[in-house]
Amino acid sequence: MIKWTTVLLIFCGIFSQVDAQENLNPASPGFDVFRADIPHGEIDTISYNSTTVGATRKALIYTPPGYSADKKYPVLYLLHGIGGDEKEWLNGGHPEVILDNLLAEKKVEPMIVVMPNGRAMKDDRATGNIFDREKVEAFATFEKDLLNDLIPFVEKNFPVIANRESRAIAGLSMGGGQSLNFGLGNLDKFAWVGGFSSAPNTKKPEELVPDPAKAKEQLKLLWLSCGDKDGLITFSKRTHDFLVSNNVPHYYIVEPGGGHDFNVWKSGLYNFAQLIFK
Ligand code: FER
Repeated sequence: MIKWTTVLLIFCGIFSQVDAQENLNPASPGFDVFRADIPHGEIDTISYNSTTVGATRKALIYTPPGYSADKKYPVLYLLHGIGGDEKEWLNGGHPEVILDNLLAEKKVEPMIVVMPNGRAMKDDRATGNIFDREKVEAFATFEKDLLNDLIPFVEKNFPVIANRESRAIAGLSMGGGQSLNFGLGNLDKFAWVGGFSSAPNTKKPEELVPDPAKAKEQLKLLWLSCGDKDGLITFSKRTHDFLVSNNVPHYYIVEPGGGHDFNVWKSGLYNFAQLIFK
C-alpha cells in the first residue's frame, strides 16, 4: 500500500512540478515508525503572552536531537485543523518520529518545529460546535497572534535564525488554508509555504497571490497536496490552476485514494520537511 502510494506520489511530483525544483524523495517504509536505535528530539510546551488575544497561550515545540543553544536553527510553524489544537499534530501525526527518522538519514536540516493553537481566542479549545462563526474567525485572527506574539516569543527565547529563508509555515486543512493565507500574504516573513488538504478558509487565488511575479521571485517553496478522495480538493485545485496560469513554481501533489486524514498529512510533512531550509 505504502509502496504504490509512494510510486504514484513520485510520478505526480515530477509531472505536476512547474519549473525545475528537485524531485520528491520516496517515503521509505517505516518513515513514521519510532526507531529506538536513533537519537530523538524533544517535545515541550511553551506559554507566550498574546497581545492579540489578551491571554497566555500554549504551543508545543519540537527541538531536534543534538539541540544546543550554541547552534542556530530554522523554524517550521506547523498548524492544525478545525477540530484540533496545539496537540493535534503530535497525537495524530507524530511529527517528532517523522523528523527524528529523517534526521537520522540526513534527509532534513535540523529544525525546530512549533505547533501552535491556531484558534486565536480566549477559549481556544476544540469543544462545542467547532464550526461556530467566532471559532472559524479565530483561525483568521491567528495571523496577528503568530506574527506579533508567537514568532517574536520564539525568536527571543530559542536559538533560531530570524529571517524569511529560515521560516517555514505548513498545516493541515484549516491550518493549510492559514499557511497559504499567512505565508503568501507575508512573503517578507516566510520563504517556504505548504498547504495539506487546505480548507475553504483558503483565500481565492487572486487574493492569495495578488502579485504572481513577486511570489515567484520570493518563494523558495510552495507546496500543495491533497487526497483525491477529499471533498476539499477543489480549494487546492483552483489554487494550483491559478499558479500554473501565472507561472508560479509549486508542487501540486494529488494522493491517489487519499482522504481527509493523517495519511495524507504525514506524507505531506515527510516530503515538505525534506525540501525546506536547503
Ligand atoms: C468547511 C469544511 C471543512 C470549513 C472548514 C473545514 C470553515 C475544515 C476542515 C478541517 O480543518 O479539517 O466548510 O469551513
